[in-house]
Amino acid sequence: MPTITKSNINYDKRDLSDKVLLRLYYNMLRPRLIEEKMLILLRQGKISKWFSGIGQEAISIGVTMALKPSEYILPMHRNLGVFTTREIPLHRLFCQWQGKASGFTKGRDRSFHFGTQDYNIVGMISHLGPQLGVADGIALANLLKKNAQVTAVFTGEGGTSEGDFHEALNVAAVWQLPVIFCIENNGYGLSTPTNEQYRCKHLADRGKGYGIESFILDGNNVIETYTKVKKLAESIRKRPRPILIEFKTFRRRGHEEASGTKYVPKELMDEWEAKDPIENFRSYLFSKKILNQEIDEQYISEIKSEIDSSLESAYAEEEIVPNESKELKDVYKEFEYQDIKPNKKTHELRLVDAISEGLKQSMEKHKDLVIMGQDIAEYGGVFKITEGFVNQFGKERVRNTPICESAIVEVSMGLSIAGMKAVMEMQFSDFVTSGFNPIVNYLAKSHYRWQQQADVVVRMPCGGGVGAGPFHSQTNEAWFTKTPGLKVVYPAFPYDAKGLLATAINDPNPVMFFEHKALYRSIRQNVPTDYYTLPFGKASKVKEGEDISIITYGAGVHWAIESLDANSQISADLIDLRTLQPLDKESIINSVKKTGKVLILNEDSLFGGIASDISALIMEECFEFLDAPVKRLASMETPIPFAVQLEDQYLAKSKLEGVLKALVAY
Ligand SMILES: Cc1ncc(C[n+]2csc(CCOP(=O)(O)OP(=O)(O)O)c2C)c(N)n1
Ligand SMILES: [Mg+2]
Repeated sequence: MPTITKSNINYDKRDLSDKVLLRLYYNMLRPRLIEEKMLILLRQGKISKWFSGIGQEAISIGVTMALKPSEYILPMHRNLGVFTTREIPLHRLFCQWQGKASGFTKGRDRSFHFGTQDYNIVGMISHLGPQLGVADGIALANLLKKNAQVTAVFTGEGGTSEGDFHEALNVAAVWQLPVIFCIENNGYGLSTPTNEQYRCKHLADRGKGYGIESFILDGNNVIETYTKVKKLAESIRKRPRPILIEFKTFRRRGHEEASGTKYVPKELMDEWEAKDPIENFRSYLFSKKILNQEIDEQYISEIKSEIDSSLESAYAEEEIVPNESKELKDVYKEFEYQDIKPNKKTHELRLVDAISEGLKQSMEKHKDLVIMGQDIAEYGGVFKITEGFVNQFGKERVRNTPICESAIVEVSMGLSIAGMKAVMEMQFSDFVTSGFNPIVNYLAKSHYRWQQQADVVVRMPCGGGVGAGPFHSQTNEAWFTKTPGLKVVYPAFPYDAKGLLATAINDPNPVMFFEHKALYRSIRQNVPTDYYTLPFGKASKVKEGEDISIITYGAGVHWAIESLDANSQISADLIDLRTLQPLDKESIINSVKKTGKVLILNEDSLFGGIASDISALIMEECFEFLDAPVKRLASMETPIPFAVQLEDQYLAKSKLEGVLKALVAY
C-alpha cells in the first residue's frame, strides 16, 4: 500500500492512457529500487561511491520518455533514470560501476562517466559544464541534417555557475539550436545552498537574458515533467530553437553517500520527503484505480529479481587483467592513413595560402565538415585563411562564432558524436586557454574512456617574432604534447602544411594544428595544386650533414637554415619534426647516431618543453654515440615581451649561432 495515503502533489493526467501512466511509474520505480540496493552494497563496502538521485526520478523519467529513442540525452550524475529508461541492461550498468571489462569504459572511468551510441546517451565528464556545449554540437548536427531531432542535456543548479553554461546557452540562442537545457535545481551543490550559488530568483529567469524561452516545472511531478517536455520537444522538432527548463526538486541524500547531509535543515528534508515523486504518484494511481496492490507488488518483485540476477552475473564477471598494449591502443581511434600522392603541377604559395587551399580542398572532399571560429565567415578570419569560403560553402558550414572558445570546442565534440567533422580556428593560439578544459578533458580522453572519437582539428595560429606581446605570440604546443589522446602537428613549410592539414582532417582523432604566424607570409614554396596527404610521425630532413644534428620544428627550422647558410663550414643534419605527437623517434635517433652531436631547438621557453623530452630520449637511446653533451636551446624563461629589442633577446634565435658554433667546436 502507498505510504503516502493522499497525494501531496497535484496530478492532472489529462488524456494520458493508463498504460503510459503505469510506464511512468514503473520507470521511476526501477532506478529507486536499484539505488536502494546500491546503498546496501555501499554499506557492505561492495561499491566505492554513489551519487544518489533519490527524490529526483520524475525528471529523468519524464524527460527520457518524452524524447524519441533516437534523440540524444546528455545526463549528469543523478540521472540513473535516463540510463534505465533507455533500457540499458542492468548487467552492463553494474559491470560499469564495478570496473569490469563489460562495463562501458572497460574499467577506465567510474560511475556515470560514460556514453553509449547504442542508446544515444552521452555521459558527463567530472567538470559538469562541458556537457551543455556538447549538446549544442549534437543539436547543430541535427539542425544541419534537418532531421527534426531534439537533444536534451542536464545540469545541476551548481553547474549553472560555470562559464560553460553561459557560453552554451548563448551559442544555442544565437544559432537557434534544437536543444532542451534541463536544470535540476535540487537546493544544493555539494554543501553549497542556492543562496550562495546565484542571486536571481529563479534560474529560469536567465532564459530571458539569452533570448531563450524558459519554464519552471515541478520536478517531482512526473506527469507535469513528461507532458510539458513532450509538448516542447514536438514544437522544437517543427521549429528548432533552444528551451530552458528549471525543474524544482530536492537532493534528499548527501552529495555522495560518504559526505552526509548534516548541513541540510531537517524541516527541508521532511518537507521534500512528503513530496516524494514515487510515493505520491503511487498514491495517485491507487486513488484512480489505475494501480493496485497486486500489480504494484508484481512490479517490485520483477524489478528486484532483475536487479539480483544482474548483480550476480556482474559479480561473476572476471576482474580486468591489466594489459599495457591494450590500454595504449585505445587512447586513439585507429586511423588507416591513406597516402594520396601530390600531383605534378605546382604553384608558388605562402604558408598562409597553402593552409587556405588545403582547408578549402578538404571542405570540398568532406561534405560533413564544418568550420567554426571568430570572424571566419564574411571577414575571412583575422589571417584571411577562410576568405571566400562562405561564398563557396555557405554560412551553415563556415560559421562565425561568438567569443566563446570553450563552447566551440564542445560544439566540435558534439558534431563528432553526431558523426560529423569539425575544424575550429582559434583566433590566436594564446586564446586556447579559454577552451583548454574541453580539449584536454573531453576531446583527449573520450576515445580511451568510451571509444568515442573526437574528430576535431583545432587550428592554432601561434608564435613570436611578430611584436605582438605576451598574449598574441606564445607557442604553446607543449601544453598539449603531454596530454595523451591529442595529436600535435607543427609544419614549417607550405607543402607540409597543406598535406598535413588534409591528414589532420581525415584523422578521426583530435589534432592540434599549429601554424606559425611569422611564417604565414614570409615562407613561400611550390605547392602541388591538387589535394594530397602527408603522414603523421615522419620528420623531414631539410639538410643532410655529418658534424651535428639540429632537431627542431616550426620557426626553429627557418632560424636553423639561416644560421647554417651563414656558416657553410658547418655540415649539419637539419631535422624538421613536422609532427610532435606522434614523434618520429627513429629519425632523431638515426641522425644522432650518425653525427654524435645534437642541438635541440624549440621556440618556447625551456623548462618542460619538447626539447627536454627529446633530450631525455637521446640520452636513453644514443648515449654511447654522443661526442658532446646534448644541447637544448629555447627561448628565455619569461613571458614573451612586446618591444622588438626585448622580443629579439627573448627568442632563442638570438643565441642560435653562438650555441651552434660552440657545440660543433666541443
Ligand atoms: C569544475 C568542477 N568543479 C567542482 C567539481 C566538484 N563537484 C562535483 S559535483 C559538485 C556539485 C554540483 O552541484 P549541482 O550542479 O547542483 O549538481 P548536484 O550534485 O546538486 O546534482 C561539485 C562542486 C567538479 N566536479 N568540477
Ligand atoms: Mg544541485
